[in-house]
Amino acid sequence: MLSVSEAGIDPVQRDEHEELTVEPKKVLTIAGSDCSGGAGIQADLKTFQERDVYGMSVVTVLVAMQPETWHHIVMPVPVDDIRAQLPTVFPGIGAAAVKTGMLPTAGIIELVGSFLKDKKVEHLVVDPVMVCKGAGQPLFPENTAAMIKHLLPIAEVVTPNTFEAAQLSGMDEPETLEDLKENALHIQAHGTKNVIIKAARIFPDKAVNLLYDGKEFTIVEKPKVNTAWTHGAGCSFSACVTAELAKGASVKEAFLTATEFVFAGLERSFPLNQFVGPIYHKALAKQGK
Ligand code: PXL
Repeated sequence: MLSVSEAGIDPVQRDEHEELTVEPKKVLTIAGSDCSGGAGIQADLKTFQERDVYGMSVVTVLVAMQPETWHHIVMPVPVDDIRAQLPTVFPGIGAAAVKTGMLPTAGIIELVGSFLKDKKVEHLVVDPVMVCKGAGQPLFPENTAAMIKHLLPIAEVVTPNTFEAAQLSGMDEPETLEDLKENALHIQAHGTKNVIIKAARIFPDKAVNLLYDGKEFTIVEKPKVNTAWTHGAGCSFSACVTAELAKGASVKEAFLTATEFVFAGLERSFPLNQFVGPIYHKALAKQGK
């Protein structure tokens, strides 16, 4: 860690311009960098921009892809360097909502969880990233216990896909709507207020998103978009939920908006190369929504 400008800088005088400015809500993502730009903090910041909130980032891991095979190289940021980034936002700036994405080790999960618990963040969205599309196998399966212990009890919303849902619930991977509901009930029992399971793959012709708020289920079905270019859909979904919560939406409203945002993005997704293609973050805006 290199420290520059030790003396810091003088506070800026507030000026007249400031009174004319409408300040966007500030939002933080604590997540990994995806060099390809489709997932991770890059997806989060693009989504934040589209949803008109001001995005900030604390980087937890660098993910690079080998050009010939798209094999993922995962390089965790040292815990001390993550600890050094967090105070820039809390207490340095403040944020109306926080999202967590890829947290690559149990030690990092514990650090982030205990930091956020202490700061009493109003809206915390936990995307329990355990798999990267195209990466073949799950990343760091041993981290599930740390997420259950340190993140789920303080989360307002957790947004697993079906694989991650099964890891968090301790059940088999869901295959039916009833399974999805059962999984959501079990995950909610870990202390998270709301559980959203994204079931993009288990039904042949539809993608199903399910919200469980502790009392009732809200289920949205979308026709399956016939594309292999789905990179970053999960990250962008939870980033959109985070942005909407920051602006004052209810969890149900945020859930519905994020479903539309990602569906529109998938309809306009595009290839980067032969291996990977992201959703198009501008798609919903281009529909005037
Ligand atoms: O899509 C999951 C994901 C999350 N975060 C980072 C990633 C990926 C998948 O590639 O690289 C940083």
